[in-house]
Amino acid sequence: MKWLLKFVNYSNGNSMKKLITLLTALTLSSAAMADVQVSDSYARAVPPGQPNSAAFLTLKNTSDEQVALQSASSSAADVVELHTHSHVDGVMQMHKVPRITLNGNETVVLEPGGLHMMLIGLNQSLITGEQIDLTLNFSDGSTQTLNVEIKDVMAAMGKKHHH
Ligand SMILES: [Cu+2]
Repeated sequence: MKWLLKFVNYSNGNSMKKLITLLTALTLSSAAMADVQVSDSYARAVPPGQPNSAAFLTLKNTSDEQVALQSASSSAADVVELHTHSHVDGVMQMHKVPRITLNGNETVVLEPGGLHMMLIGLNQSLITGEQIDLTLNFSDGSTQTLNVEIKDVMAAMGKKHHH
């Protein structure tokens, strides 16, 4: 415990909070640190030769602390980008976002027409019923690797037009 006392001495302000955080980190295994429950993950089936597809899922932050999905990757695609849709001059367009932030206890749904993960540069066909791997990297340093089922998904348009 000697080094812990040193740690408190060296840090200015917020020492107790830092110490508690440190003790919490020491108590929990790294696997248990993930605060985000991932559910309902699926990827859009695309015909052979299509360069891109998208993946969707539900992120539930079970902690009181803000956490963000910062990046993702899959062996099925060269790059996975975080995207959202927005209306620009009356046209629905998608664009990259740097992260998807979850406030304490917030649930965010990635779905067609909204936030999604873009699978860019597919190196395999995405066939309905098969699975791809998808690794999520969070701002707390945790990662989760999922097996994502490939499904037939309607095109992005036609849903969520409440404007
Ligand atoms: Cu996209």
